[in-house]
Amino acid sequence: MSEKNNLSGTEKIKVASQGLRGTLKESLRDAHTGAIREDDQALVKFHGMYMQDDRDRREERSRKKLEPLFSFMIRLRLPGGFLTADQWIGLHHVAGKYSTGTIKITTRQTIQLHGILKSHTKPTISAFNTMHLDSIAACGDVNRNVTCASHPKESPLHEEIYQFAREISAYHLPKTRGYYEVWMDAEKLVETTEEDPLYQDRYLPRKFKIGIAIPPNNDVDVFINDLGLIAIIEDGVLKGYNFAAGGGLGSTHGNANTYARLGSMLGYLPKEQAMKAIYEVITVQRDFGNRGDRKQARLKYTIDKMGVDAYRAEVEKRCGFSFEPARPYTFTSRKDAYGWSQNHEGKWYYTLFVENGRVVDENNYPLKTGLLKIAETGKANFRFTCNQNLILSDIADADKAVIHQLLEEHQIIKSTDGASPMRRNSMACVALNTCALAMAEAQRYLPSLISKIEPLLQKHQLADEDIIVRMTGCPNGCGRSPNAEIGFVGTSLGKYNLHIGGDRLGERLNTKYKDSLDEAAILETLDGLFDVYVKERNAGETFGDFSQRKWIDAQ
Ligand code: SRM
Ligand code: SF4
Repeated sequence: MSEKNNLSGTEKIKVASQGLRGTLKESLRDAHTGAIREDDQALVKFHGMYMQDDRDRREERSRKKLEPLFSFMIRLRLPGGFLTADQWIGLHHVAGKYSTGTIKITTRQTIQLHGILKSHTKPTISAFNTMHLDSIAACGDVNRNVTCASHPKESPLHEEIYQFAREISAYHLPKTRGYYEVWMDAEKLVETTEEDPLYQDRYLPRKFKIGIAIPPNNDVDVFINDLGLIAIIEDGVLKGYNFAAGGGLGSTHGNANTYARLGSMLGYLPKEQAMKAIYEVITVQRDFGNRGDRKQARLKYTIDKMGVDAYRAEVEKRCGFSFEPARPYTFTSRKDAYGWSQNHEGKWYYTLFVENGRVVDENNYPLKTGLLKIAETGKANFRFTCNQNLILSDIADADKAVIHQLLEEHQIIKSTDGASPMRRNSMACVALNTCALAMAEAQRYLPSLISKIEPLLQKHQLADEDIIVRMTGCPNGCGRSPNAEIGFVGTSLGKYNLHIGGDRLGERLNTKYKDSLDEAAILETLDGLFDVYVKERNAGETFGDFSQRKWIDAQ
């Protein structure tokens, strides 16, 4: 079993935390600092928050002998990434009142707010609570936000699968009521049992992520999840799911024991058995995962250590039933279907491009205001995609014209239609100025880099290619750079490793091609690669597939 004699510091904090309460209440009351106590910084993640500081202001604050400008990032738990119009309005106002004001759509289909001062954390959580929203288990060593294919056009079964994502999330929540006691001053209920058969007192060795894809679209990037479910639909009926386990993208520069990995197929199960199997995939990781070294604690390392067959056998033993061979499925796309579309019920959907998921009014583009106005009509729901975009959803035929008008007035259609294919298929993680782990810029830099790559694409007549480009400020892979066709991975300020050879559908990781390039070297290298690609590609061969064949396999 796990490394019981060599527990990491975080393991000890979890066990001693009394249901994730720790000393959070005391930390919040301490007005002498904007920070919370060190142990509480680990626990607060389970409540959906990270303590951060403004890295742009570190030097200035240090010169003035002030403590760093501490604040909190709060991430909502939104399985399947759905908000009603009223919830969006509430979110808009909470963001304006307590955070930097920017609403950030994440790569896992939910929302983050940044820059929330300690004294504003409780009012923020309380405000969310009144909107029936919470941030429980959005971070931490538990099953996190469950992602689910976002585009309803793809299948009439979308609703059923979306509901399953919500059920998975609810079923695997920690049982502690600590969240309500800490953030909403709820009374401790003596008669309530907090026994937690799944998480016990130690929770999981590491974060755990589940995503559900509905073929033919792999918009959730199903294979990067600890557990990816692929819906198997036969004759228009949802039969069950293929289970792919052990995905994860994070690694550490210079540490070969850490690596990105795509999930391995455990097999197929009918939908009636899926919940039980999900639960037991998690309990096996709970019991066998590495609790001594957090860099080896994700499910991907447990599976590689045990072997896929042994992992599957342990899950089957606990379930009392066996996986069948994986059933056939085909992915044909990973991107969002921009613009208007109508679903099987005649409802309308507008998918808009939100560059790097940042909903804000800036550069004369009133996106945030426009979305508020749309929400105020009450005629559209809000659905987030794992590509950091937004779908205005469930719009009645009679209401389409009103929404269209508002989209036009606020330049949203112009921005979506006007973005080049490369830009529309790009993603970047948060990175600076809030991410403590960032080595380089990502969301603040990728837009301008793409503006410099676009002329190269035009020069080589590649402007219409849907090349997937992603950037992260470090090798943790939050913007899923390790499975892009072109991945930029920050190494230091202004420098990026260039990765190529990922496929377009998310079924193959890319490989590092060049180390630590600055902007000039990135542009020069891409210019050369595009030149060869145009001259030597086979008919229909994507840039990712060509790169793999030409430069990676040949290395
Ligand atoms: Fe992530 C840590 C942001 C998706 C792998 N991630 C972080 C932290 C919390 C930094 C930290 O630990 O102090 C970042 C907060 C930055 C900030 O200021 O907001 C952060 N991750 C994000 C988000 C917001 C990126 C974005 O721009 O959208 C994404 C939030 C998703 C969500 O809503 O839950 C986000 N992170 C991902 C993904 C992509 C995915 O899951 O689809 C990955 C790669 C998949 C995976 O999990 O392997 C990812 N984040 C990591 C890792 C590496 C974990 C590992 O085991 O290798 C870390 C570092 C860690 O956990 O130690 C990390
Ligand atoms: Fe931060 Fe690195 Fe994740 Fe980007 S990839 S948000 S820099 S941890």
